[in-house]
Amino acid sequence: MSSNAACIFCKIIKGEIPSFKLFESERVLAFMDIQPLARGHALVIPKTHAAKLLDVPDNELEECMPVAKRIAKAIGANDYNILQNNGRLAHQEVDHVHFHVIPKPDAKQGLQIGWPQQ
Ligand code: IU
Repeated sequence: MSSNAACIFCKIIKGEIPSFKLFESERVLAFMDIQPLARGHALVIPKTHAAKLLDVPDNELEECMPVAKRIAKAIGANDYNILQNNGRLAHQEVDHVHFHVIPKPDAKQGLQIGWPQQ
């Protein structure tokens, strides 16, 4: 599994930067997003350092979706987004592939999810 010493998510994987971990296996890590777009916003990442989706080994990618599914279930939101951005024009800020799990709070909670404007 390759790692990038300058990558913030690789540092999170190695435990050099703290995170609120939700799930960890040999190939995948899930943790709470540090700047959540909604309460419960989590990230699922393959452990291999890969900037974009096409660079991720299939066996790691295959484990990401079941983990995203488990997290969506655990969060318990009826409505939610699973998002994965590739490249600056597509809103990617951290160059280590990650899947967002973003619950959509119901109207009663009065919260709105908005993707940050550039
Ligand atoms: P993006 O898809 O690359 O735009 O999303 C990056 C996400 O990583 C964003 O939601 C950040 O809040 C999140 N994040 C984080 O959880 N911890 C960090 O140390 C950093 C970014 I830097």
